[in-house]
Amino acid sequence: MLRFDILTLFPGLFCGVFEESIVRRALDMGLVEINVHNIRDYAPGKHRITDDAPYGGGGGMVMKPEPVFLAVEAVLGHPVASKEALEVPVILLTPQGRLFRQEVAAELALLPRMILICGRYEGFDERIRTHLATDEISIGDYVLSGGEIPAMVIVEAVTRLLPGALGDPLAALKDSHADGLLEYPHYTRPAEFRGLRVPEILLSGHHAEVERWRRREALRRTWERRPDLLGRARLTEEDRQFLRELGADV
Ligand code: 6GU
Repeated sequence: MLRFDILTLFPGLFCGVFEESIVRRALDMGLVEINVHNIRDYAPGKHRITDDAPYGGGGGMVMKPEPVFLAVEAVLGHPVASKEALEVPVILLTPQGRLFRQEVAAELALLPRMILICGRYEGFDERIRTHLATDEISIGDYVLSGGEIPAMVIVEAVTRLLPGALGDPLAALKDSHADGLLEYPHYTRPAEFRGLRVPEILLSGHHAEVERWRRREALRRTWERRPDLLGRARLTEEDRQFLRELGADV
C-alpha cells in the first residue's frame, strides 16, 4: 500500500481526477491511499493567510512557511525537528526541481508513502525548501500556475507502476519510456482501411520477426523524434548496429 498526502491551497482541483481510470482502480483495490489536505486549514488567525509580500520588495506573493510546516506536522502527527530526521519524503513541486522522468516514477513507486506539497503564487518561502522539503520535483520546462497538476501527474505515473494496478502485468514494461525508448507503431483491424494497409510483417504470424520489427520501429522513432533519449536507453549491440545504419552515432 502506497500512501500519498497532498498539501494544496486548492483541494477542489483534485475532485474527479482520481475518480476515473487506473488511479480509481488502484484506490478500489487498496493499492494506494490518497489524502488531500487544505494548507489554509493550518494557517493561524481569523483570516487564515497563507501568502505575503516578498522581503526586499518586487512583485508577486510568497507562500508563508508556517501553514506549510504545520500542515506537514499534522499529517505526520509530530513536529519536524529537522528534515534529515524525517522518515517520510516531503516533495516540493516546483519548476526548479529535478525533472520528473520515468526513472523517478519508478523510484517513488518503491516508497511506502510520501507528502507532495503544491506551490502557488510566485514561490515558497526559502525555509520550506531548506528545512522541510527532502526533494523537489518539476514535471517539465514550462510554467504552470501551481503544483496541483504536477501532483496529479506524479500520482498517476507512480500508481500505474504498482504491482496489480494495470490489468496486464506486462503493460508497464511495454510503455513508451519504460526501456528509455518511444513505443513502436500499433495497428488493429481492419488490415486495410481506406486503402491504407497494415505492415505485412504484423499479419505474418512470425512472432520473432514481429518482435524484431517492433524493436527497430521503436529505435527508428526514438532516433527521429527524441535522439536525446538514446543516450540513456538500454541498447543491445544489434540495436546500436541498426541505429548506426540510420545515421546515429551510438
Ligand atoms: Cl512542479 N510547478 C509549477 N508551478 N510549474 C511547473 C512545475 C511545477 N513543473 C513544471 N512546471
